[in-house]
Amino acid sequence: MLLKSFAIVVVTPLLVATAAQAHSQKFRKLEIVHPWCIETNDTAKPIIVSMTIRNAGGRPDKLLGATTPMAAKAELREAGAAAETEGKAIGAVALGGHGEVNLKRGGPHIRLSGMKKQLNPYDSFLMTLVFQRAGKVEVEVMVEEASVLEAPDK
Ligand SMILES: [Cu+2]
Repeated sequence: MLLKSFAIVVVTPLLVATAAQAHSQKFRKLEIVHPWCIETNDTAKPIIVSMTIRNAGGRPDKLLGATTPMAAKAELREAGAAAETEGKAIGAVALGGHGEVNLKRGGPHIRLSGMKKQLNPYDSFLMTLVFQRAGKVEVEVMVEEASVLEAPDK
């Protein structure tokens, strides 16, 4: 029907525009804000997953690790001196009882290697985060265009 196809044409660009905006997920006393990474055209290259984790629980917690079907390996790493994906592996990222931690390039982050496929802008994939106190939670990682790296806050 004519009317129905018109509606689909109008809605699709809105969904695409929303995909790159901040999404967040509450899990127990934690809030995981906007897990994202940039597009890749080389599956051999490791990537950084960034996000903000807020803890409103009053008790400290720790991010102990992550897993995703998208990568052979997911590690917690500190910032690297030479290349941004070459920091040392770390056992955990501490979360204060009240406050937030930013996982990002130039700071502690999640590094994925052995990517199963190329990531295109506006794709997303699932990743499980493992917290010492709160347990496991699955989040959606959004893939952004490489041009977002030019923004000063990334
Ligand atoms: Cu988001």
